[in-house]
Amino acid sequence: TAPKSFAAVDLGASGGRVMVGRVGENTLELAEAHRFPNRPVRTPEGLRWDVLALYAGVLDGLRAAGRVDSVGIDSWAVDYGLLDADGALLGNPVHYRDARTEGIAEKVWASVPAAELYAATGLQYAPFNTLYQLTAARASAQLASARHLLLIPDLLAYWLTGEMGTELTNASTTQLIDPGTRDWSYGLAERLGVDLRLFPPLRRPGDPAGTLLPHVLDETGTAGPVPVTTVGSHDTASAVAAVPATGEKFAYICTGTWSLAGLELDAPVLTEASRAANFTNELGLDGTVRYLRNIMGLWLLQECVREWGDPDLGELLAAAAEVAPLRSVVDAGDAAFLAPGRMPSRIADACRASGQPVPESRAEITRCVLDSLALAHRRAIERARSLTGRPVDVVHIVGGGTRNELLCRLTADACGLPVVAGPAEAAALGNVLVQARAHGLVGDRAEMRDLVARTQPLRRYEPRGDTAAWRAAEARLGTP
Ligand code: LFR
Repeated sequence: TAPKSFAAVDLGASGGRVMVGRVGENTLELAEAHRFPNRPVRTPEGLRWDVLALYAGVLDGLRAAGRVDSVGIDSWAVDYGLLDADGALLGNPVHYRDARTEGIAEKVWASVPAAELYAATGLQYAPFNTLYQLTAARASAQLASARHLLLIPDLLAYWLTGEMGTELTNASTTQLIDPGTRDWSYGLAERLGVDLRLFPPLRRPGDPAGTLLPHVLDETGTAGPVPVTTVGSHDTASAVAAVPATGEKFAYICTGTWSLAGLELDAPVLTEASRAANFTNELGLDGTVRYLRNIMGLWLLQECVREWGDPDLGELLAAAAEVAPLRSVVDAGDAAFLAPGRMPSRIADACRASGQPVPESRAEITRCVLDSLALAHRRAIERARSLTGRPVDVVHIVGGGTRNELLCRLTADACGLPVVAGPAEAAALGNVLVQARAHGLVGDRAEMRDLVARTQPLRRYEPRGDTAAWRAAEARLGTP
């Protein structure tokens, strides 16, 4: 079969892009059609996503992409827009870093204890899980007038096609899905007062999601019909689909604003030990489970760099590479770093509180962040291994963090395992590959991964030295 072209809309917390992937039997090429910023806006009500600006970016991107055989959409998880009975959007979607969920989990746990919630949904505790957001919004006029709830990629797909659906991999981050049945957790929703009728019917990666509306074709200057294909609409589901693993014994780290570090499993792990270690069981392609930990990721550095007035990143990283290693580390899994603002002093405070030297210069703070991330990567992979009994002999790093050599090198050292870094655009590639599969161009997941491994530039980092210094640093942070 002749190669085909697919547009991948991939929205991240700091920017969106529309990429065009060309896929054939031995071909996987990705080109950028358009890139645009995603700037959250603080209104008097709180932190909001500028979703119309994002949609405008998507339309610009589709125009730049030209003729494609299909379009797929992925974005960050958990957030949503509410629509009224006419299908009109009710207000700007709330940002998951908004403070409205503070103290909300405790209220939920008063009705359904945390242990029971974990056993039923497999989801880690994160204050921003959709369930907690909906609980925080319980008394709002907006929720009272809402008839539909659409997760961010589903909202954009609705605007493009006029059809509503709820994509399953992303729905699994709401904390309202049972990972065993892969359907809604009806009993739980009822006990917690969540109206599941707000969610349109579930659809799965590969399912058709409609065709571009006539005015969308007009505005993007394309000739129809152009189908929209459901992909793993949670960006992490798409990214893991494009991990270029050639065997079974691999761990992955999806890097970007977050680091998502863990394993791909066939079944969820719902034990109490797993809950205590705060591992999540998110759904992936073909019934797989993403067993992972959320680590604050390059957000820590992005927020420092923002505070410092955007100095040159290359110079900063070069200076950080010269700083003595592992002088002080922070717990990069700590939700205390979730909110925006004052990041350098929050990091300094955390070092002071744990009795470690306080990093002063920008280079020292940057090194502290990267050491802390590498250490959190190590801890997540070690814990995932011990909680599942699964062997790991290679760590795949995908996403934007693969461009950060120091982070990749430190992660290899910390884990004591080889790291294979790449591709940087894993989410877009996974998005494209699922569309290609739905159009009969690639086979199963192993074939998709093999195609990535054969076509994309990858870089290998061998671990240096032993892991004693990392284990000592780990001890400074205490358990989990
Ligand atoms: C990464 C990601 C994570 C999710 C976080 C919030 O972009 O999708 O997987 O936990 O954003 O939605």
